[in-house]
Amino acid sequence: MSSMFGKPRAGNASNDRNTQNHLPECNIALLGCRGAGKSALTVKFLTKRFISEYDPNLEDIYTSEEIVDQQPVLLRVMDTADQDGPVNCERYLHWASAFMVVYSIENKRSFDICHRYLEIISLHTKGVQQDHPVLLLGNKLDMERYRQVSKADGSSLATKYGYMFYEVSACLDFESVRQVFHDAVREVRRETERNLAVRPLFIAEEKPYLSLPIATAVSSKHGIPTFSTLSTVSYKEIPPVAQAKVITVKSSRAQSKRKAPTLTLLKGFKIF
Ligand SMILES: Nc1nc2c(ncn2[C@@H]2O[C@H](COP(=O)(O)OP(=O)(O)OP(=O)(O)O)[C@@H](O)[C@H]2O)c(=O)[nH]1
Ligand SMILES: [Mg+2]
Repeated sequence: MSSMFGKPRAGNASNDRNTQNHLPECNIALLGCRGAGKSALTVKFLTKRFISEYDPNLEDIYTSEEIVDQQPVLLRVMDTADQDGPVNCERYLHWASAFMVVYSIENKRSFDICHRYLEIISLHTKGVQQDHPVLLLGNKLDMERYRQVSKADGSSLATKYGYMFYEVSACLDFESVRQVFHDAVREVRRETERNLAVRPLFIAEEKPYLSLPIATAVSSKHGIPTFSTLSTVSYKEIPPVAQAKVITVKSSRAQSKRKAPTLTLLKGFKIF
């Protein structure tokens, strides 16, 4: 189930859906132990408001059209609600393009549980081609006087994995919360571009066969033909590097055309 946040837009529902279908997409999953502030951060980002009452079992995906660095993006935020640490992680590991792992700076246990989330994400991302940005968030910065996790500890945990680190508060200014979500979008874009970067494939120019022995082209495990030892028959001329053509291979998850639901609803939250 998914809900649509954001400004009211002109036009009918089918136009809206068409617009959404053409937007690049970014899926952000918020993870962390109970009470860390995932729902509060989600709602703060989507509505600029802070919630003080919440449904701890609520897990949902919210959709919002955002402009980040003058470019539109269809942002989906999964506000998860694991009971006590990571369980059934496949639902977000295979869905998210970026992860936000949240703990509360005034709760050491919530920080300890973050280690488990970071470990799971790190193991997962090792097996996939495209890297998924991860942001470690120390929430409830307004509770400084009750702090149990130092900024240095948060920062060094993030550094250990090569992830980004922030301290925020869902009940202080909206701009710093928005900044974190937009930075996640920026990182996803960067990663997508890196992934689309030119991957050269060397294609042979069509040339007449030479009357020389041939080498059998054998596909290597990377899909690039390799040549077995020059032996008996005749072979097709291997081009010098200067003659090779460079082909750009593009694969874009951002261009996939999944439909986004358009409910306008703030489910389960009381907003003050
Ligand atoms: N002071 C303060 N309280 C916060 C902040 N963020 C959340 N809270 C409060 O902390 C409690 C838990 O916040 P939630 O956003 O529901 O936490 P959650 O991570 O979604 O928890 P689950 O849904 O149970 O997994 C609520 O009472 C919030 O009002 C914050 O930045 N500062
Ligand atoms: Mg919640």
